[in-house]
Amino acid sequence: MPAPTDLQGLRALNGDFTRFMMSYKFGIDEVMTKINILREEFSHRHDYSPIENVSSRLKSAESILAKADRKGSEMTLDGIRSDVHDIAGIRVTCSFISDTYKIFDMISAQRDVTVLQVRDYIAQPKANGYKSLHMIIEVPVFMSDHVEQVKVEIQIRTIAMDFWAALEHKIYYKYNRAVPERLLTELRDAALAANRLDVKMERLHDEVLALASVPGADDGVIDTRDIGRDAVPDAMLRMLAAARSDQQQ
Ligand code: 0O2
Repeated sequence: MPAPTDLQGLRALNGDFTRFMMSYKFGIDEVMTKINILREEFSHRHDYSPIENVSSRLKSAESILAKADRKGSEMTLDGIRSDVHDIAGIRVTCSFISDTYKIFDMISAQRDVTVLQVRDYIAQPKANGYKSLHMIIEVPVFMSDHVEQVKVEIQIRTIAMDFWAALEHKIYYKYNRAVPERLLTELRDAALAANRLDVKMERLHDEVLALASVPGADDGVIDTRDIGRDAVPDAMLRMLAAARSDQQQ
C-alpha cells in the first residue's frame, strides 16, 4: 500500500495528466466552434454547404504513450506535447475535392490560427491509396490564469476518401498490420475507383451549378429554421379557409 506522501504525489500526477488532456479537449472545442461557424456562414452565403460532417476525437492515454514511444519522445508531458501532434483530432468530410481546399484556406486564414504542418495526401496520395488533407494547427485556449497554445490535427477529405480510409483502417487492424497482398491490391483499386467517383461527381455538380435555375422550381423540402418565416402559400390558406368554413356549417 503506498505511503500517504506517495498518494499525494500520485494525486498531483493525476491532476497534471487531467489538465494536460483538458487543454486538448478545449482545443477541440475552439476549433469545432470555428468550423461550425464557417459551415453555417458559408451555407447562408452560397446556398450550399462544403462540409458534410465534422467529428472529433481525443487520443487515449495508451495510444498517446504508444505514439510517443514510436517517435522516441522524451517521456514527459512536455516531451509528448511537443512530439505527438494528433492528441486532439478533428475530421471534416466534404462533398467535393475542391471543398477540402476551400475549408483548408478558410481555417488557415484565421488570425489566431497558426498552421504548423501540412500534409497533402490528396495531391500526393500514400502508396496504399490513402487520400486526405492533413493540417496541424495551433490555437490559443484562454484558461482562468493563462493562455495555452494547443495543437489540433485536422483531417479534411471527401466522403469517398473517408469511406475508403475507414475500411482500410478496419482491415489494417483486423490483420494486425500484416494485410495480405491481394487485399492491398484491391484496396489500391478501390482508392482509384473512389477518386474516379470524386472527379465525376464534382464535374456533374459544376455542370448543374452552371445551369440557370428554373423559376418556381421547388425541391419539395424546407429548412426547419424557416418554419414561421416563409409565407404560407395561397393554396394552403385557401384549403384551411375551406376546411374551417365546412366545420362551421
Ligand atoms: P489514429 O488511430 O487514426 O490516430 P507525424 O506524427 O505527423 O510525424 P503521423 O501521425 O503518422 O506522423 O502523420 P500522418 O501521416 O499525417 O498521419 C496521421 C493520421 O492520419 C493517422 O493517425 C491516421 O489517423 C491517418 N492516416 C495516415 N495514414 C493513413 C492510412 O494509410 N490509412 C488510414 N486509414 N489512415 C491514415 P494515427 O495515429 O496513425 O492513427
